[in-house]
Amino acid sequence: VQGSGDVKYHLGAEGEFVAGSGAEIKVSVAANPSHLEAVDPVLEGIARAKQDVLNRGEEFPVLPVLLHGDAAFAGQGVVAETLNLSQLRGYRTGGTIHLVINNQVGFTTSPGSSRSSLYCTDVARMVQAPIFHVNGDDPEACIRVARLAFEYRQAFNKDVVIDLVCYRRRGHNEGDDPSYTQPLMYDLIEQKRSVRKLYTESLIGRGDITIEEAEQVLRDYQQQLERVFTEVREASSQPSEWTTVPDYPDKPSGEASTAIPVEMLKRIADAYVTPPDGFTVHPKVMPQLQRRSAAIADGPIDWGTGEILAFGSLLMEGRPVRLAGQDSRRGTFVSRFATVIDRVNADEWTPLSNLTEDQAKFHAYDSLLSE
Ligand SMILES: Cc1ncc(C[n+]2csc(CCOP(=O)(O)OP(=O)(O)O)c2C)c(N)n1
Repeated sequence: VQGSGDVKYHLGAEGEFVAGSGAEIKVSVAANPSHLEAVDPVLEGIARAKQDVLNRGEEFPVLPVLLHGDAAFAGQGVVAETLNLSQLRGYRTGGTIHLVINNQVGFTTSPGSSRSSLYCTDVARMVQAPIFHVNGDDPEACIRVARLAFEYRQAFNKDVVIDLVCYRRRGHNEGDDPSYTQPLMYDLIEQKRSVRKLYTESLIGRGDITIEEAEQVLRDYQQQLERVFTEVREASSQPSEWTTVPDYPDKPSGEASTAIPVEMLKRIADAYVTPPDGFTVHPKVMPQLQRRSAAIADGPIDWGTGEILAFGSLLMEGRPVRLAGQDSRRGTFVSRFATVIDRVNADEWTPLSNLTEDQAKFHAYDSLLSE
C-alpha cells in the first residue's frame, strides 16, 4: 500500500483545526516525498493557487508554514531557490513561516561537516528575513517567538524563520544508535530531563499549578494517546475507505468543439492595436503588433499569434490564464508581446487584460532564472 510503513505522513492530509476558543481554521498538509526540501516550492505553489482563487489580493489569506531540518535547510539548494521566489510578483505568498527543528545533527552528520555558515539558518539572510534562535527547552519562549513570527508575517508579508535549537533524544530511526557517532553529545542528552519534566517543575516551582494538577494532566494526556492508539489499530483492521492514488478525471472522449466566433478573433485583433491613451509603443514594436492584428483578419497565423488567440479566447470564455516562465511577457524570441512596455516611461500594457468587461483574469509573469 502506498505510504504505508514508517512514512504515512508522506501522503499529506486535510482537515479543520478547532482551537480551544472554538475558532476553526482549515489546515492542509502537503504530500511530502522523502527527497528533503523538495516540497518547499510545491507548498508555495499550493498556497499561491489558493490565494489566487480566493482573490483577496494583498490580504494573503492562506499562510504557508514550512518545517525544516537543520542539515537540510543549510544544505539543499532548493531552499535558496524557494527563498528567492518569496517576494516575486508571480510567486509571492505574503510571507512564509519557516520552522527549523534544529536538533544539531543530520542523521549522523555534525554541523561541522554539513555547513560552512555559523547558523543553519544563515541562508535566509539572503532575503533579510528575521531569524529567531530560540531555546527548545523553554516552551514559553517558543510560544512567544511563534507569535512574534506570525505577527511579523502579517504586518510585513515577508518570510520569517524560527531556529528551534533542541536535541534528538534517540537515533534517526529504530536501528540507529547516535552514541556511535556523537558520543559526547549523547552523554549530555542522556543526562538531560525532558522538556515536559523541566517545564512541569518550573510551573510547580512558580506556584502556577500543583503537583496533583500536573499528574492529572499527564494522566489525561496518556489516556488520550491510548484511546487514539486503540482507534487507529481497530480502524486499520477494517477495509480502508481512502483511496491511495489521486482521482484523475476521465479524459474527454470524442471530438470537442474548439471553434470560436469570428467576433472574438476581431476583439483580440483590436485589443492589440489599441494602446491606452498616452502610451508610447516602442517604434520597432508597433509594426509587429499591427502585423499581428492584420494577420488575425487575413492570415497567416504564426505561433505567437496562435498563442495569443488561444489565451484571449479562453479569457473571454471566462477561464483565467496564468503564464509564468523566463521572459514570458515579451517572449524569449520576440514572439509573444503578452505585455508591452512604454518606450518613454516604462509603463506596462497587457492587451489581453483589456478584452471585455467580464473576461477572466490574465496573468503573465517573467520568472526567476531557476530550472
Ligand atoms: C535530498 C535528500 N538527501 C538525503 C536524504 C536522506 N536523509 C534523510 S533524513 C537525513 C538527515 C536530515 O537531517 P536534518 O535536516 O537535520 O533533519 P532531522 O532528520 O535531523 O530532523 C538524510 C540525509 C533525503 N531524504 N533527501
